[in-house]
Amino acid sequence: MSTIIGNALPTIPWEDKPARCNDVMWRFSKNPIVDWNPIPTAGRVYNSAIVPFKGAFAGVFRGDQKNGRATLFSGFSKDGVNIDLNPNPIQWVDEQGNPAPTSYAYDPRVLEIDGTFYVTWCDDMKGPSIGLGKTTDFVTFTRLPNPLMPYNRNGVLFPRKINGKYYLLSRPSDTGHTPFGNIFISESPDMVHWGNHSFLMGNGGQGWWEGTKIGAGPVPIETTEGWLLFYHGVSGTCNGYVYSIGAVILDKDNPKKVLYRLKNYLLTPEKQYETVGFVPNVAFPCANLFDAATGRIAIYYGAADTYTAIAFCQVDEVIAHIKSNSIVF
Ligand code: BMA
Repeated sequence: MSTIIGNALPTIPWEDKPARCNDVMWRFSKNPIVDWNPIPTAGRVYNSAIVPFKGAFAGVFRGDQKNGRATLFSGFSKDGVNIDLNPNPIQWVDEQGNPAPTSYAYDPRVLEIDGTFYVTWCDDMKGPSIGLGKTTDFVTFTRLPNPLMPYNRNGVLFPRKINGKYYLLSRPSDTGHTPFGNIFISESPDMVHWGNHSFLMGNGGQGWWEGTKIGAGPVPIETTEGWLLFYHGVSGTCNGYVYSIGAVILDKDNPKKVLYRLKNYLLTPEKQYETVGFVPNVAFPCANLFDAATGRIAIYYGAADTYTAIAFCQVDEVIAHIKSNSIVF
């Protein structure tokens, strides 16, 4: 039986799998949890990250302002479902406390390491690049040096050092709606100096659902079988890109090694809130909450670049499914 290595967190959102559901991942019946225009300053809040914080939850949320610009907002939640968003965008400062604004910022991921919450996002460094920052209270947010050169997106940190090194996943890209993309992995001794960059996994194979590009999703979950990483896979259709959710297991002691890779998607846009919106047919996961005691996992994903939604799975079932339907290529 595969289990999560981590803390018990019985307060995460959860619903049992509906009786007639044959899938390994199922949607929250109250989706979407964030609708259009949730705050006066943002029309759409999606592709967002939430973490356990002081007995409840806090997060960094992508909100597209009413001038259309992607921006990060902070928020708090008692139950992980009803989100209290701060209507003022995050005001970043540098390490000396001076204003360090972002011109745009999107697709945040958040994780805690030793009491500090690190944020990665897609930042503007003369084009898309990986932003890195930190907070301890979700009120003051401090920018750290960008870890990688442009152009890059989907920067995702591992939640602890592995054999003395931090690891960062990323997806080198270009300045546009990149029609290609693979996941690479970089190492650092100190979160400042990053190197030993290497290819981790690519698009395609037999999977048309991930034929165009892939990108890391939420922060990987440590399990007895290895690192469980959900990611997005993109296919190109006559009607534009379609973003689905897939999963892979990486070696616990060497996350540069793919052990198992699910050949099919776990979730693809089907519901109206996923197929109709600002950008149709997008399910874009950026966070997961989990309860190590029960193996419950709640995945937060942006739907149609408009809404925030939740899907559930159970660690033992999802790992067994990945292992018995795996193609590593
Ligand atoms: C990607 C990112 C995501 C977005 C997706 C679909 O390039 O910009 O934020 O959800 O496209 O539009």
